[in-house]
Amino acid sequence: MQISKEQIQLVNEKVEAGHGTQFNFLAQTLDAKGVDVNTVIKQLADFQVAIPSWALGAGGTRFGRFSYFGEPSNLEQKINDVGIIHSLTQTAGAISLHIPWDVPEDYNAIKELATANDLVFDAVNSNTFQDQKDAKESYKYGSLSNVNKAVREQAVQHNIDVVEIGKKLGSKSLTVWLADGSNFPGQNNFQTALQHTEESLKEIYKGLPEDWKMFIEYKPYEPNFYSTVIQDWGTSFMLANACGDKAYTLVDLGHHLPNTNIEQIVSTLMMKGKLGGFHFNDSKYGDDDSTVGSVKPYSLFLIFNELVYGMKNNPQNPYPAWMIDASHNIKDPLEDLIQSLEAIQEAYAKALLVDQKALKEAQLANDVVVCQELLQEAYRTDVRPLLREARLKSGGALHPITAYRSLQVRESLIEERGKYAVASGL
Ligand code: LRH
Ligand code: MN
Repeated sequence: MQISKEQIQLVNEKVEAGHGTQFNFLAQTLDAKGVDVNTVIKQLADFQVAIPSWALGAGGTRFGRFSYFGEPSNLEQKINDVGIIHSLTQTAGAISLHIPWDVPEDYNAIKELATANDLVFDAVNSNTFQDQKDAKESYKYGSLSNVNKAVREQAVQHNIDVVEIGKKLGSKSLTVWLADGSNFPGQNNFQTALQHTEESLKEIYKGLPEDWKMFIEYKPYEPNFYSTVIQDWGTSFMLANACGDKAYTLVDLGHHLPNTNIEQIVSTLMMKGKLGGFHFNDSKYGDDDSTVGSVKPYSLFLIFNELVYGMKNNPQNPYPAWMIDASHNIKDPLEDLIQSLEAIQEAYAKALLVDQKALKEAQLANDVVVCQELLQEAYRTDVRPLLREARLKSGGALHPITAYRSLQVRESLIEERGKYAVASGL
C-alpha cells in the first residue's frame, strides 16, 4: 500500500483555504520581527528524521501486549510503513534497522524498495542484549564487558557483521547500545567491566570504514537494575574519545534519571564536538519510549534551542543524526510516529524563532527576566502553519493524521496483511 501525491492533494484541498489564512498571518507577524520565514520553512523541510524499524509493531510490556492489526511482518512491509509516514509528513526520509531483527534477504530488492519509497538507510543498530538461537556464547552476563573473552569476541564480531550489512545498504553509521551491567552489588568489578568495554569498542572501531561514524548510546538502568557499564553521557563521551574521531555520543531522551538537565548535556557534547545524534521520545518516569513531546514539550524545545545555537556556533560538531526510538503500547504506531514527527518539527521551528542575538545580549547583561521572555516568546508562538507550509511545499499532507484516517490506511493494511500479522522488534 502506498499513498499517491494525488490522494494527498485531494485531502489537502478541503483544508487549504484555512491554512492559507493562518500561514499568511503568521508569516507577516514573523516578517515584522525580522524572521526570514522562507529560510525557516526550508530548514524544516530539510530536517529528516529516521524511523526505527523496531517501532512499527505493537510494543508492550512484560504485563501485556495489545495488537492493533495489520502489523508489518517483514522488512519489506516495514519499509512500506515508513514510506506511508514519509509521504504524509515529508520529514521521515530514512529508516534505521536493528540487526538481527531486520536482516535483508535480497539487498538489491530492499534498496530498490527503499528508493521507491523515497527512503535512505540511516544508522544500523547492533544487538548484543539478546541471545540468538544458534549463538555459541550467551550475553546473560554481558557482551563487550563480559569477563569471558570468547563472549566479548563474539559480540565484537557481531558489530563488525552489522557494519558489513550497513555498507551493503548505504548506511554510514553504527549505533552501539549495551545492556551490560549488574543486578546486585558485588556482581561486577566496575573497572574490569569498563576496561573490557573500552577494549572491545576499540576493536569494533578498527572495523569502521573511513566515512562512517560509531554512536555510543548510554542508559542509566534496565535491563540491569543495579549498574550499567555505559550509564551516562560522561562514560559514553570518555569511551568515544578513547576510540577516536569517528566515535560520538548518542543521546536517547529516555535514558536519563528524573529531572536531568538534558539540554545542558547536549550543549556540552556539541561544544566538545562529540554529539553524534538523538533517539527522540518522551517519558514521565523511566525509559517509557512514549510519543515525542507528549509529556515534556518545553524540555524538548530547550534541547532544540541548544541544538540551534550549537549548529550555528560549533563547526567542530558534525550535523547530528536524528532518529526516533519509541514503543507503542496502545496507539497505532504509524499515528504515534506521525505525532512524534510533528512534535520534533514544532520544537525545532520554535527554537529557530528564538532571537539568539538579543538572548546573548540579555545574558551578557544578566537580564534574567528578558532571557526568559525571549525564550518563551518563541515557545508561545503557534508555529504549526510553518510546519504545514513546509509539508505542502514538499507534497505532504497539511494534516497527516486526518489524511491517514480519511484515506483509511489502517483498514487497507489489515485487508492487505490480515489481522494477526506480528512485527519483529520491541
Ligand atoms: C535501549 C534502546 C536502544 C535500542 C533499543 C531498541 O533502551 O533505546 O536504542 O537498541 O532501545
Ligand atoms: Mn535508544
